[in-house]
This record gives sequence, structure tokens and C-alpha cells, in this order.
Amino acid sequence: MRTAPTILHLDMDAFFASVEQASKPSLRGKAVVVGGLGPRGVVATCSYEARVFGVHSAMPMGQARRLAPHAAYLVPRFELYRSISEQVMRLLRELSPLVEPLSLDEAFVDLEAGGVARDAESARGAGEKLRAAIRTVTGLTGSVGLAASKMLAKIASEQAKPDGLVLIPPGTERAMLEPMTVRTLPGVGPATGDHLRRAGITTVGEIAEAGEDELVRLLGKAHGHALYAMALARDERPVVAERETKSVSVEDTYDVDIHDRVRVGVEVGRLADRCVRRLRASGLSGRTIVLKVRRYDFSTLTRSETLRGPTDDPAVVREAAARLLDSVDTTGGVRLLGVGVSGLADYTQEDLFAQAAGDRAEEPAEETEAEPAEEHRPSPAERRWPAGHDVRHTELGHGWVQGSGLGRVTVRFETPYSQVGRVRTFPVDDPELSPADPLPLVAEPEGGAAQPSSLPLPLPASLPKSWSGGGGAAATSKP
Ligand code: TTP
Ligand code: MG
Ligand code: MG
Repeated sequence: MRTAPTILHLDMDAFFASVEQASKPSLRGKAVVVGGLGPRGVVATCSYEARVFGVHSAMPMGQARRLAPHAAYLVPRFELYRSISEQVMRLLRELSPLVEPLSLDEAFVDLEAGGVARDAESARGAGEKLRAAIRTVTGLTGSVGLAASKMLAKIASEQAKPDGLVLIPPGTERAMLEPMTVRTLPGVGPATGDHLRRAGITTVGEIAEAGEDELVRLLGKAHGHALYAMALARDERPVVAERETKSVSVEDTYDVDIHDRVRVGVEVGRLADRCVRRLRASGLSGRTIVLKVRRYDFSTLTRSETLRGPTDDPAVVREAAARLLDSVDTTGGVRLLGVGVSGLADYTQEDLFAQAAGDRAEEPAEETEAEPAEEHRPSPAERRWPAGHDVRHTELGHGWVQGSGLGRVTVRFETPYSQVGRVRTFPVDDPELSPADPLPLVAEPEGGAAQPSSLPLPLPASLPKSWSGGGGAAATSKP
């Protein structure tokens, strides 16, 4: 392990909700919940103001509404979040060629490889400069963790939240981890946590005490070894730039078509095992299991199933592949079989033990981002005017949908650069109203030139005033 805290982990604060607050002045400092608004919708995230009420990611939306009835409820705008994410990732790449994005709002950066830091002081400097640059370019806050390993850098950024920076001095890791709950360690979710607790292990220090053999007995070989190493703060995983592999897969072509269904099943199981070995060798796990079947007539089909979280458990991959095979007609024979895993993640992100226990999403889905499942059939008005989406009125200009229903749509006319705007209500089919693209969160400088992104520039002193200039006249009613 390196001796300087030059691995940086960045995670944006309340990402989707912060983007919404930056783009809607009336929501700044307020409880904002982003997610699926239908009856079966779940919370994607919420602002820190909403977290006070106990609202959190993955909570059913109905429960969130009960806890925080006055919060603003908005539908996610993934395209906008993606574009902001790109701005952030670009800033990270200015620091180092070794940037490893984990999700839209999160990445590891090897500062040493980028030559921007070699000791604690320069690392802290680079981290603070980055946070300032992110704020200037995106208008948002991100939290930074700095440590000598990925695991510790991630723990540090969690401690830094919101809007902070924490550096863990090398040499202090074990003492710091010791009293912490086992849940601090990557890969320990509720199920693994329970399992350990039943064995009398609740802190990281107790994992270290229990010893490696005991851990392996409790959790199996791979998970046990990995967890023991992490409890000792041993984490040698390098920061890997741009996963060139979007998926890990193996396949076999057979000289003679296989007709026997049992044999097909055996082959699929074997491929699943091989695939998992490859996955583990790269220190990865994945969420989506893919089965590929080429039939006797060269027709090729793929089936996939997405789990609730990433796995590298051979039993889980084997079972999923077997389930997928059940839905494929192989009469006539198959000439090629393949098993793959995509939706790759750092192997340690989710509760692997829960996965092994068979806890998985019922619905197969292709998307790897945690987009809230939307079962609810929105009314035509809701579909045309989703809460939180931008609109343009021919006379009143740019605004966003605060709510719609009963043939009406309520719009608040404000922009990221304006003061709090006024609210107006229109018939849903008002010809003067049309959906609009989101505006950049930070006003472009005069002339519209792109922001020089490497320097933490001061925020523009005078932002364009909104035409509406309501000065907070309108109440912040919930949509
Ligand atoms: P996170 O970084 O986990 O959460 P966050 O940025 O909202 O808040 P924090 O300050 O604690 O980091 O996730 C990033 C985004 O991913 C989040 O804004 C919304 C989305 N997301 C989901 O859609 N579903 C989920 O279950 C989670 C955890 C996140
Ligand atoms: Mg975040
Ligand atoms: Mg994140």
C-alpha cells in the first residue's frame, strides 16, 4: 500500500436533488425529493433538508410523502444529471489519467499518477482546489476523501459529507477503523451485518480479532478473505481508468450441436463459473447476468436478468443463468453458449451476502443506473408535464412544472440564474406553453465561451436577473 494519502474519492452531495435545487431557486434550502412519483415509485435521492425527516434513497415514495408532506416532489431528469456528471468527470481527468468513475456522481482519482500530489499536504491542496472548481463549473458541492487506499478514501468522503474534505493520515487507518461498525466496510450490507452480529461481531476491530479462518467459516472463502483484509485496512486495489470492459463474458462454440437439454444446462453452469472467475480476477462484480445462445440455424439470442445489486457469487450467477436458460427453446440444438456479467461495479459495493441469500429484483431490467421503477400509468397531463421538468411560455419565458392535474399545469417561472420566480397556472393544452430543455446550472460567461474548467474561478459577480424578478414573492407551495 502506498504511504501517502494520494487516492481521492469524490462523491457529489445529494446529487440529483442538488441539481434540482441549483436549477430552481425556489427550492434552495428546501426539502426536495427526486424519484418515481407513481404509486410504486421509490425515492432516488433527496436533499439534506429532506433527510432530516427520515427520507432516504430507495424508500417507497408514499412513505416519503408521509414523512415530508411539504417537500417538493420531482421526477428525475437523467439527461441533465448525465451532462453535469460529465463536467465533473472532466475536472477529475485534469488531475490524473487514472480516474475510475463508479457512478454518475462518484469516482476515484489517483493523484500520484497525475503528478498533482505526493504527500498529505499536496493531496489536501489538490482536493480543496477540486472542490472549488466543481463548485465554480457546476454550482454544486461534492465531498472529498483522501487516503492511501480506495476503501479508506471512500470511507473518508462519507465522513466528509456534506460539502467537506476528510484526509486519513496513513498509519492511522487501523485505529480509526477499529471501533467502527462492520457496516462501514464495503460489501457489508444488512444481511452480512446480521450474520456477523449473530456471531458476536459488531465492530471492525472484532473482525480483526476473530481472525481470517473464522471469517471464512462465517462468510465463505472469497467474502471472508476480502472482509478480513479490509478490517486490517489492507486494500491494494489500484485505481483503474476507464473500465475497458463494460462486461465480462465467456462463451464456447461446440463442434457438434448440443441437443441434450441437461447437457446444455451443465454447460451453462460451467460457463457461469468461468465467467465469475474472470470477474473476480479483475476485482469486479456485476449486476446484470446475460445468457447468449446461438442455435443450430445461427439465430442468436440473448436473455438478461438484473439483480438488485452487483454480485460475484458463482451460485447467484449460475442460478440466474439457469433461470434465463429456462426461457430459451433449444430444441434443434445449440452451437454456442455464453454467459456474461455486465453493469460492472467495484466488487465491494453491495451486500454480497444478501445476494447469495437470493434477494433479487423481481423484474429483469437492462438499465444499470438506479432509475426508479415506474409502474404507475401517468395521466396524459402528468406525462406531458412531469413535475420538475422545464417549460417555456411564449411570453413569460422559462419555467418549470410545479404540478399538474385536473386539466391544469402549474408553472414556476424562474431559471438557475434568477431570483425565486412567480407561479402561474394554465390549461394543460395552452398553446403558449411547451416543454423546454434544461438550462446550464451556471451562467456561461459573456460571449458564451466555454468555462475554463481547470481554475477555481470566482463565481460570476452579477448573474442575469430574471424577467420575473419576483424577489421571493411566490410561496414555495408543494407541487
Ligand atoms: P448517492 O451518491 O448514493 O447519493 P446522493 O448523491 O444523492 O447523496 P449523498 O450526499 O449521500 O452522496 O447517489 C447518487 C445519485 O444516484 C443520487 O443523487 C440519485 C441516484 N440514486 C438512485 O437513483 N437510487 C438510489 O438508491 C441511490 C442510492 C442513488
Ligand atoms: Mg452522492
Ligand atoms: Mg454516489
